[in-house]
Amino acid sequence: GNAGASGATDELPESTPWFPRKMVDLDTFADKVLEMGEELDSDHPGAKDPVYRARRAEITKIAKTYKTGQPIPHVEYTEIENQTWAAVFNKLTTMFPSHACREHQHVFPLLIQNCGYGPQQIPQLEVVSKFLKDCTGFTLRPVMGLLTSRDFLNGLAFRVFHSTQYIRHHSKPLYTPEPDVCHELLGHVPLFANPDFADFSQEIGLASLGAADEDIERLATIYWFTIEFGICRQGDENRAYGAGLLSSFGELEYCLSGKPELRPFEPTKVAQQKYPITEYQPVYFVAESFKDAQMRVREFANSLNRPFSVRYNAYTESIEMLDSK
Ligand code: NLE
Ligand code: FE2
Repeated sequence: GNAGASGATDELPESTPWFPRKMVDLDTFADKVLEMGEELDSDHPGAKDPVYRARRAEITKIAKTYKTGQPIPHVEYTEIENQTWAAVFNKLTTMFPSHACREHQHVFPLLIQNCGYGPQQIPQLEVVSKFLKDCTGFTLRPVMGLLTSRDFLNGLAFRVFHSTQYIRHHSKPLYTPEPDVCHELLGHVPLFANPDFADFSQEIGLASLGAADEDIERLATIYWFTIEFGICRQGDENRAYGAGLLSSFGELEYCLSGKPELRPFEPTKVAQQKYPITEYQPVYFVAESFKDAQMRVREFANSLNRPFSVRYNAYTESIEMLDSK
């Protein structure tokens, strides 16, 4: 009966890392971000531009104070920000028909119709979040920058995607090593409108709840090679579905050029793959379909050593503990 749902909590081993149980628990992540930092500093084009840094601080203030249930505040983007967006948008949309997976191409016109996508101006996260909610139940939450892998993946268990709201530096529109609003809106958002992809993403999130540090590392690597840099088989072609590819003109071209190595998506192998974050990936993994990838990730998750299992209750927006497995 119901007793099991709460009763199981008390039986969690003491070593279990804390994890969010209710949607509001995600509020605790807000100020735990890793700064645009040492790692990116050297080749981050915005790092030495004080105007850019100040503008970024202004926008990230929204994320810092954002609380569950609030609408995401509107950002009035500047002329130069909208121009950067236009440069990225115009370049990428010429490549989507030949490089993006069909799920991405299916949703893109709907984003143009319903969410103000187009070259003129940066769409607002609030409008996009409402659209996603109607499609798959996914919502966006503004975030100041990179969260820890654990926090970020935990959000996915709730069908919540943490999204930056600032834009890349105008001097380098076609590749950035870190997420920005172009990456979120052009890369991630279209896929989160797809039900199979939404299920797949949540599966990774659920597996991350209370997982051991080593397993978080493995899941983050799987996340990286799917949701960020995944390629999938469609008919007799390979197409990009990873957001890091779909938001970078250079890498989108490169990943399907025949130069990098492509391997089949097998989670146990993927989980061990090392990867660079500030340059094109030397290897990509090809999924047969989102459903197939989800099944494989679920199998992988079951093989991890976590003494309990969980499911998400969408009515109460909370995590339920299932009998230990
Ligand atoms: N390299 C991507 C881009 O230029 O849009 C961003 C990747 C973020 C993980
Ligand atoms: Fe991303």
